[in-house]
Amino acid sequence: MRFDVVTIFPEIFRGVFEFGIVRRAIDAGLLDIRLHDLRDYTSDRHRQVDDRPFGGGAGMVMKPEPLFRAIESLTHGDGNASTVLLTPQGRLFDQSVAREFATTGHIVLVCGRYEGVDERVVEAAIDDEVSIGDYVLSGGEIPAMVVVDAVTRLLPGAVGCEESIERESFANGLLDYPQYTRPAEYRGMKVPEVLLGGNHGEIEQWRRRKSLERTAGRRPDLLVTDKADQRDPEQIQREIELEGKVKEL
Ligand code: 4GX
Repeated sequence: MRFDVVTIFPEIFRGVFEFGIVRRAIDAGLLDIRLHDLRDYTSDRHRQVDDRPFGGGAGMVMKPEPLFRAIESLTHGDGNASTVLLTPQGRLFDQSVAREFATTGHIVLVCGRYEGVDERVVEAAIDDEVSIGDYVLSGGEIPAMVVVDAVTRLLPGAVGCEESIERESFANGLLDYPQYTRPAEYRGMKVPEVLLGGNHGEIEQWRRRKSLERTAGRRPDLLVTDKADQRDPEQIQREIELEGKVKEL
């Protein structure tokens, strides 16, 4: 999988991509991340990437020419490349979008700053717009890091244990169950008995129930999506009970 990142701050990515799973995926040849300084695609003496908005108003807008030049030079010859703009106006980046991206092969991530980018860039050169959440950041760089991290974990072979990916939050549409490690008692706080017993069926059931309770309590929105039919049939009855409770709230 290849990511090209277009940004006025390529340096801020380096540390983030130098550690952990992303680093391992690069070293293993599963991932190729290329950073591009947008200013390298300017042609004026001041390497200007922004300008004042037509119509007036506060702030600056990213000029079209450097963005078009960067995007075209990175996608030319690759009809399968997808260009993605990080923006609060985009569709919400969630685990299903991450899965979609993980099958794409080549993604150009465009990081905006200031008040945004000239709309002609969005219309003519951007395939997809995604937001990492409903809050205002100062640039698309952190969202781009989020996308690279979440997608990398889904590349086959990038995470040591394939099983841990499937068990994780959202893989099954639910929040994680609580985890414990040694000691079995700490400051009077005990690890739930069922986890010490070694009855794997019971442990599985307990974990499933905790996941459902947590999801119902903290993220009821996750239970009212269309994922129910993909779930373990024996658990559906309990789920329906919990979803019932959610709807009563
Ligand atoms: N999830 N921001 C981008 C500048 C901007 C605005 C419009 C392109 C179009 C954000 C988010 C986010 C702030 C990054 C505005 N660039 N991006 N920036 N939340 O808040 O993705």
